[in-house]
Amino acid sequence: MSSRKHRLSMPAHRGFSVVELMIAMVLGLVLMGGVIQVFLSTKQAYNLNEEMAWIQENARFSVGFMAEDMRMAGYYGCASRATSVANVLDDPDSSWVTDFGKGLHGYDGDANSFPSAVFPRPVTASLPNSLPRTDVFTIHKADLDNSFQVTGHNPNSAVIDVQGNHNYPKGTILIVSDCHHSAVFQTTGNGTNKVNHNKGNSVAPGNCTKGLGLPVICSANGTGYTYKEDAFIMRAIGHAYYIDTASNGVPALFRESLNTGGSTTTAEEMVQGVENMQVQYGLDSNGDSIPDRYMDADDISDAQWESDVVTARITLLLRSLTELANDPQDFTYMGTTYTPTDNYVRRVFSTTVKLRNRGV
Ligand SMILES: [Ca+2]
Ligand SMILES: [Ca+2]
Repeated sequence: MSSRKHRLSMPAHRGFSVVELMIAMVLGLVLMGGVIQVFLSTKQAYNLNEEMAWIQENARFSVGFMAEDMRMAGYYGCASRATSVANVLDDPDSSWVTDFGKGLHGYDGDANSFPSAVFPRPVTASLPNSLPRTDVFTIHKADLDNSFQVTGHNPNSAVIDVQGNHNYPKGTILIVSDCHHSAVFQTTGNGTNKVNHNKGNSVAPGNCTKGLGLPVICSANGTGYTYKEDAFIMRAIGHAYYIDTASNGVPALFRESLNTGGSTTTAEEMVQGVENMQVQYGLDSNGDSIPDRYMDADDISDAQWESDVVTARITLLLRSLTELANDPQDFTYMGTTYTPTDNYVRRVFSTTVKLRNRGV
């Protein structure tokens, strides 16, 4: 019995030959290499999918909130036509933020007149120089969600009484509107149930007159106008959208907003990955509110901004957060195909916005 057991266990002690071991090792390595290959390509596909989803989500969010904001550009209450709005701020054209005569306005990135001292732009050295330079647009409107009914107005003492307690600190730019007129002014008082519209520069930039009527005459009394109880006071909104580089080096969509309590602005980073923005404006030339041609901002006259611009087409170029691709990826933007010198993946998104306060 014991000898049989001994014979049976013999092969177990024989082991592998060196050749067998080497073959096994080589096979193992090949197998492992295959597994690593599959793992890496799965990981790459996963990263690509994840970043594409990130780009999609950012694009949807960017165009969504810009379109919503832009739709109400030029809304100054019941009387929104530029010809019925008296902007009594002192020297309102000196800065985009106080220029409430412009509900929607744009700056073409490729125009010599682009205000590069006011709006920063990202440096994207890995993109061809022929790519259009990023554009900027500004929006002015009244904040309907932040409004108070007028309960009385004494134009001589420059006091408007409102229903309830408002939260507008002294210096806040406000809009008062009934269905005939609107006026943009800075409140010069601290009262919680009244606002003051005195002339002077106790707040910056101040009001050039206390008269809220049209035409605006920059004198002590100017052109008087009395707002009645059908009027509302609303906070004035000023937004500028532009592209700059975020603190982590990624290009991003930024928004600069008018603050309360003065004419200062605060810049906020809105969405990362937005590398370039092109805005073209639809102009209606026959009064049917349907655009007949699209133009760049620098080709549009002041009069056309006020009367003819009825739509805007926003096109965004977004890129991945990391250089996902193995080599430079061509992309087509504004009708031209470009080859970058980096390995980011890019996508283009576009939307057209109809301005509600223009046309019929
Ligand atoms: Ca442009
Ligand atoms: Ca038309």
